[in-house]
Amino acid sequence: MAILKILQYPDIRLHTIAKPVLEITSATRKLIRDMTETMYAAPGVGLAATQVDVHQQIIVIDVSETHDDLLVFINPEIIMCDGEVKREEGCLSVPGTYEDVTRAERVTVRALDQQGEVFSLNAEGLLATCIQHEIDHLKGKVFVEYLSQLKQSRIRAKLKKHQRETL
Ligand code: K1U
Ligand code: ZN
Repeated sequence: MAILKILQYPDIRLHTIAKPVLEITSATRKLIRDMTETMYAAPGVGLAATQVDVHQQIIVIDVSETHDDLLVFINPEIIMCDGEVKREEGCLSVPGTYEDVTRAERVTVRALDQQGEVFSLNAEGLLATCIQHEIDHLKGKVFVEYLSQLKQSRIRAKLKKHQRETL
């Protein structure tokens, strides 16, 4: 397995729209293993392929404290959403920034598993927020885009400064 490099905002590659996975191969499964290792090592509770510069519709999520409830979604689609909730979000591509975002409180997601079988999952709480955050990544959207232009430019300036200093 391998730890992959996570793209950092404002890298323009984070705005790439991911393509659907047409065939699940051994390379797809290796990518999923590497994404999972990268997410746990970060540490984070989710990771989208976009964040490791692979523009395929794949996400991994584990919101458990014990790292034993891995969920893998290939070609995920939200087929139902309900309610509204404001929750603090972070992002491995935007280190050090935590901001409130309002999203659907409950979602139903339909996706393929690693065997190519279709499944649906009803989610609420942090899992529902995380699913929406990761699907946004696949659409090229980073959570800071829900914030004001002023906050976005402050975050961009802070991260660019940090990136210059750590070059
Ligand atoms: O997409 C990502 O960059 C992962 C992101 C997912 C997420 C977290 C919270 C709300 C919405 C989406 C993260 O995992 S940020 C790190 C984080 O939340 C965390 C890290 C260690 C332990 C617990 C949480
Ligand atoms: Zn993120």
